[in-house]
Amino acid sequence: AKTIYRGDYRAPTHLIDTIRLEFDLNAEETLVKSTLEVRPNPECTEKDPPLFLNGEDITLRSVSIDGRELKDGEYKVDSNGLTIPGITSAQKLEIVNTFSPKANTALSGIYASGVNLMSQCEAQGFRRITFFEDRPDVLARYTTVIRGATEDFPVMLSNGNLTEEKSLEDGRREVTYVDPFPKPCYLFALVAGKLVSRASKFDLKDGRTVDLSVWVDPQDLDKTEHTLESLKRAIRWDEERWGLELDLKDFKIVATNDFNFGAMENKGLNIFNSRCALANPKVATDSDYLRIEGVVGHEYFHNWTGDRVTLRDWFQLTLKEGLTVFRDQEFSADMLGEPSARAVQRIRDVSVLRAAQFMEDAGPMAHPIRPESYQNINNFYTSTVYEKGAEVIRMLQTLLGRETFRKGFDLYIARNDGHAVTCEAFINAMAEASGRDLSEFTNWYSQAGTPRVTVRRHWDEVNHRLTLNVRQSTPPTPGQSVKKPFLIPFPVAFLNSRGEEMPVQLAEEDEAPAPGTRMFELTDETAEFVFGGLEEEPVVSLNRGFAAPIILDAGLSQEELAFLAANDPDPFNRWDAMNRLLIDAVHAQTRARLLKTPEDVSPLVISAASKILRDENLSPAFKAVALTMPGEKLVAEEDPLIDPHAVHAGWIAVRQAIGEKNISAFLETAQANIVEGPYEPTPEKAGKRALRNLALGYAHAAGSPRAAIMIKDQFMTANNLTDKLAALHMMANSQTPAKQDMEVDALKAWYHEPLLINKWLTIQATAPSFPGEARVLERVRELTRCPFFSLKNPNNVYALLLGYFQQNPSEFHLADGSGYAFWAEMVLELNRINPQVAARVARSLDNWRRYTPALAEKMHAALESVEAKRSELSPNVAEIIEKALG
Ligand code: BAL
Ligand code: ZN
Repeated sequence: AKTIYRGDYRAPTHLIDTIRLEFDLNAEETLVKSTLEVRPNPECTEKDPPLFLNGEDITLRSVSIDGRELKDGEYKVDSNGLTIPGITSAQKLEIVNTFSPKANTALSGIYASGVNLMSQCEAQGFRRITFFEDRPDVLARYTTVIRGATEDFPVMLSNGNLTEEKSLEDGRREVTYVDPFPKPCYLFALVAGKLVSRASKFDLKDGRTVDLSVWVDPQDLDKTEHTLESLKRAIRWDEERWGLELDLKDFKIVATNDFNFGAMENKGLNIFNSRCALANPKVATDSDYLRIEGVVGHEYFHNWTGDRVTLRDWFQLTLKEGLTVFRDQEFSADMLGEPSARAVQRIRDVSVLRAAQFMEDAGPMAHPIRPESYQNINNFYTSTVYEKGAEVIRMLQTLLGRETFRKGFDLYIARNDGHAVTCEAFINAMAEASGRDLSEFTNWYSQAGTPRVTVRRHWDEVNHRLTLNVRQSTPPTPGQSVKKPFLIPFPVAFLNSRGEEMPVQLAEEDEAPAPGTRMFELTDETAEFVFGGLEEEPVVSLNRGFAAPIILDAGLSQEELAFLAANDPDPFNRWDAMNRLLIDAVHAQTRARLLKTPEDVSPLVISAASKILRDENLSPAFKAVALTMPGEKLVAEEDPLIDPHAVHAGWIAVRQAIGEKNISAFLETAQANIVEGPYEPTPEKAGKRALRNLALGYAHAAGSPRAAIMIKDQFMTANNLTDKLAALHMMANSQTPAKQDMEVDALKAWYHEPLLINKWLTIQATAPSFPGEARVLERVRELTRCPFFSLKNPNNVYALLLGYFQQNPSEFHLADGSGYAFWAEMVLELNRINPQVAARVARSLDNWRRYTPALAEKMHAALESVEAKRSELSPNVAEIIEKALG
């Protein structure tokens, strides 16, 4: 496939000022008439270039210019699009084409979802609807006319304001929408079908009242309250925190079960994957409620960071995504309120980053947040562009301070409103607002890889001085062997032996600052800091709040980690220290298994866990995250060669030891954290549920019969999905014979609800198999053939197949390679159905080189078996396989 380079950007040859789309809807074949006002782009340097309009999987019926239909030879059409020479002045172009929503299994463009029609245009789906310059820097004003049978399409929606609505003869209706804001075509949306809505008026701060609505299939109406309330909170927060108002009279959200992404920020008409939009206590867990609030916020926040200020080209994706993830993370944290609850949000966000993005940065797909090249842009909606992109924005806020950052943000919006811009627009606004040269900072945009920061300490007992020698280095990534140093915010704090913060005073300074965190910056490969004014040798607490997305080796001993886990007043670092102890304990047990030298789980980690469990000053929510076992994959990622079975056994041993040594405390904790009354997803109640379930999990893992009874009872009586699902998960992960009945009961009860079926599938895919039971591979294979699973449904695929390939390492990495053969089979099948989903699944073997030789060889063979079908592969999958084999 062709590689596209960032440096090859050329301005569009022509601009399109307005587009009028007329749709005659039909699920089998939809007819589109598109009328464009086109003119040559004065900024294009080419002389009289032809107009090229992208078009894929659509059938051209006719092309006219200013009312005259063009004849063969006056234009050229092929599988990529339509070329029309001779447009050297402003012209009116009319194009008629057709496409089939029903045949569109790629779910890009307009497709059928149940009885409805949905659209998804980002990144390049608009070319599957009509011929157009499908690139984000062509901004047009849209008028959309939709005609459809009233019976099939009682609701027809598009971006902007409804300006006309009429009945036609022959039982059809026609609606017209006008979107007042020029937009790139990736933000176009159309929805039609048998939808119902929950609606509400909302008063904006500027005095206007707007209409908000959430559109769903009728059976989902009882799952929309949280969506609508989340939207209101998001609108209010964007006003209060960033001074940004909703610019439309009408804002709509639509939910669908068939969707590639999580959700999409189409102007004024956001479309959501139902799993990111629908909630009630029966179908959504506490985490789902939180995720929905975050995603509703995310899509709404795009209205300014993405829609009003948009992208010049797709290499700039992080300009809207990194910034908008940062905004949604801040929104979620602000909704939690007080600092220790906010810290829990930060811990969750960092855990996601470490689990997904650090791995990506260490593999064949490593790329800077602004990539230099790609074959298929759909493969670059990555955790690097999104989550690391958000960390980069956060670092700017940390370096400049909240107030200056806000000034820079305001400047960015004011200056670029209505424009399609590059990442420089953001950096330049920040530089101007702060008066600071940020050129060094831009390495974060151009270099891939996670920086390692190593800190070595020297305590001078005579002079009571502490020296920190800091070194940063970033390992090579594909195409980037040498890295320049990054500008890294580097917060430092010192704790005395009572766990109190001490002043962080440089030796050359005369006055001690107030005790607490002090911010420094790393700019070079090495740095030395000498601190004085210290009453005793401190324990250091570094990179608090995860100020920078680095891998920090602070050189702390296990005793120091245990001290921080028990005492650090900074909740993030307290969690981080406990988490590190748990990871190290799993490493030790893994090693013991590989070397066949059994050893006990370190008493230090057991007592650190026990202290956190018993600490009365800690919230249940914090205890739950602090005592959550680190994922097996996260631990394995640090091993020189990954043996998933040894890691799994090590992981089990640590959990069991912590459970056994604290069994009564865990049982008491479970008892003490029963949440009474009707279900409410508040942070306090969710925190208690999380801690109770965590405690039951440890006690159950330690073989407590009482825990087993409590879990079974919880499964039967829970009034909410969080508790019910947690109980089922704990049972499915144990050897108890009772689990089969529970699984069947759940399936019977959940059969008709796609959200629940997907959760059930994930439980099946991620559970272990015990002696005497069928292997998970066999279970998963069988489930792909059952009536409630379809390869055409992305959520089914993510729930079952990604669950198995990516969240069940010890069952997927079977010694005979049969897990990998199944992976290859599924990738090839999905490749024919939905290339974007196939490419996502294909990435499950990215890091094959990191595994023990016997496994790596079989993973490689599976990759080659897919590569052997090269001529059949979509560009999406081809790029992933090519890079993995690299
Ligand atoms: N723009 C694609 C989905 C999202 O990031 O909101
Ligand atoms: Zn986004």
